[in-house]
Amino acid sequence: MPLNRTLVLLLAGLGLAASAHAQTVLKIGYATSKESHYGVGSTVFCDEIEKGTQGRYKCQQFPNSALGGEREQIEAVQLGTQDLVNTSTGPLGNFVPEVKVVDIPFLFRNYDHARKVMDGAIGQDLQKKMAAKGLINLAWTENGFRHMTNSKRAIVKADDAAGLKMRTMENKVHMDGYKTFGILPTPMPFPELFTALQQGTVDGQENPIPVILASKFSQVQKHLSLTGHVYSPAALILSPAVWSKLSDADKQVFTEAAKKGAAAQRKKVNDDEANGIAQLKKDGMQVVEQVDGDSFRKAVASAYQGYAREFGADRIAAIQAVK
Ligand code: EAX
Repeated sequence: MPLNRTLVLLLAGLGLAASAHAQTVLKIGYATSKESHYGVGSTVFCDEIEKGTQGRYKCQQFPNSALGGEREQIEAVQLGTQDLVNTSTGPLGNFVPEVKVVDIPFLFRNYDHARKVMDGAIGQDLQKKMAAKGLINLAWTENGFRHMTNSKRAIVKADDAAGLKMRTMENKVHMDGYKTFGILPTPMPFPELFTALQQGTVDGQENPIPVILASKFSQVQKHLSLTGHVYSPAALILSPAVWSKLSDADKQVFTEAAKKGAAAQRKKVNDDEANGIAQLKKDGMQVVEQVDGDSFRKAVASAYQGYAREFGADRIAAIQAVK
């Protein structure tokens, strides 16, 4: 065989060997900055899969909604044009209706309760429902309990919120609940929110402390009330196009990595809850820490009839019963 021919074959062989160990770069997107809870959780996940697969898989991160709003990103992951999204459940119920049950206001008592439910049988069942719709939820991460901000007045009780035009997520369960507070809900994708607040298109919004901090809403909102009116779960979702190509061992690596990512993300939520309020005060926000929670709970009770019809009273009770 002429030397040239041998060389070509040899190089082709090397090429094949190289591609067998080729590096796959996965695109992961999320709403807030790389330093935020979503960024912290995603970075741990990405580091872990890179380590666990000896560099065969790594991530390219797209923070700050660079790949679009959460609804768009979930859709892209379902289609396989985006590999991963670390997203709140806000728009998720539009893809997997059963998930909406965890978006009910005042369903969870506190972080312990919420995390136990999401990591337990109920959360696992919802993960299966997601898989059936082409969304591989590797782990429930976290966004946090949501609090209200606005530019008009201090909110102590539900009546104070009445009449305020507030941006909500594209989530009917939230909107139905918030209407009972007298709020005028205005659904809008997150990437449009800062400008809407700045221009006064809406009076306020509601989000967990880590999002309020990371998005610098203190620059455009005077009042913050620690209403904690709803828990906002989040999920680290992988495209089935990627999942179906993974070996069993790699699937294990991805699942374990997601668990570690979720733990880191929740810890960042804890830290922001503990330290972030002082920061927001320093940034000029007026904070109502002692909210009349009963006034909100009483108002939302009327929406629970509709929730029971949609999800089943027993299902809601099963979540509430988790200790
Ligand atoms: O997931 O849309 C929202 O308000 C979400 O809480 C935010 O994008 C982070």
